[in-house]
Amino acid sequence: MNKCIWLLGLSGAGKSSISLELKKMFISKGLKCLVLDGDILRKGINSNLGFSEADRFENIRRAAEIAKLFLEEGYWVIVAMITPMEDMRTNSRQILQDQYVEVFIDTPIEVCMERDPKGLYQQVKEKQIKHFTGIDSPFEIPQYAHWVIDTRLDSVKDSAEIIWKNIVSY
Ligand code: GGZ
Repeated sequence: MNKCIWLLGLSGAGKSSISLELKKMFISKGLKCLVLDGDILRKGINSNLGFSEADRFENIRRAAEIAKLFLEEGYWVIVAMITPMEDMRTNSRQILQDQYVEVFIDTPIEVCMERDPKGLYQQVKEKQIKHFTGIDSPFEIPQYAHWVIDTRLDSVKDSAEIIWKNIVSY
């Protein structure tokens, strides 16, 4: 059965890179695949939402509903969103039922801060951004993830291959 592979973790954890690597794998196998990336959704359909807990909940709820529509059309859906709180994950699980597969992209905040691919952690340090996940906005360690990827041990390609082997083609 096609699934929604929900990649969650801190900003800079590697969710987007892994989602794009996975998408290439789906395409090469001739499978329909959609990536829903929080950063991209926030520039369009979710552009009216900020980073309060209520807005993050709504941001994630909308992504889960979009995912559901595409699952019904036979797509594999990859979501790359921080999804910081357990209640947000529970809601996605309720919407997507047994097609929801949660993968925690587990990268310690120190590593994310060092990578800082978009310079956002630097902006947080300079107090230009507030309510940043993992700094002054909470991130609950996932308790029910189906899979955990440690990006200190596995490259983007290895991470995508682990997900493929254990979730897509198991
Ligand atoms: C967290 C923020 C913030 C704050 C801007 N907190 O790494 P990115 O840049 O490209 O992805 C992050 C994105 C977070 O969007 P999500 O929709 O995944 O978040 S959530 O699931 O919590 O709703 C980051 C950028 O937006 N960004 N400000 N304050 N990330």
